[in-house]
Amino acid sequence: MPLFRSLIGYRPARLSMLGAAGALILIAGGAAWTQQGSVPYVVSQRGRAFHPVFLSIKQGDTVRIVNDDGDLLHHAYVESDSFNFDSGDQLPGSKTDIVFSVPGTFNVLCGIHPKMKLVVVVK
Ligand SMILES: [Cu+2]
Repeated sequence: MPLFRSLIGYRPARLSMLGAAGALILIAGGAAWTQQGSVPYVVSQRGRAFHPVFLSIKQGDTVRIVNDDGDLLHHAYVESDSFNFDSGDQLPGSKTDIVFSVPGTFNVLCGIHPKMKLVVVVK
């Protein structure tokens, strides 16, 4: 029964992958825990623009994006080789936290308003 044996042999590998994923979640949870004590950088979405349009922060810092457009949805996202983020729909008044976990220069864009752009330099 070679097929049966190979299925049995596959199981420990799957379990150890789950274990690794669990460890990653614990690490991410720990990072979020230590972040809670620090004050996030606050960026406002107002008049279909980010305010400010540029930030220089440190690796691990949080940028909190607040939709201050009372009647508009926004949708912040970051696409890059090293870091990606997608807020989903941002309702008026909502707050969205982005933890920049890797250094680099990143464009935060809006999926609804193509002219909106925030540049974040993470050192
Ligand atoms: Cu927008």
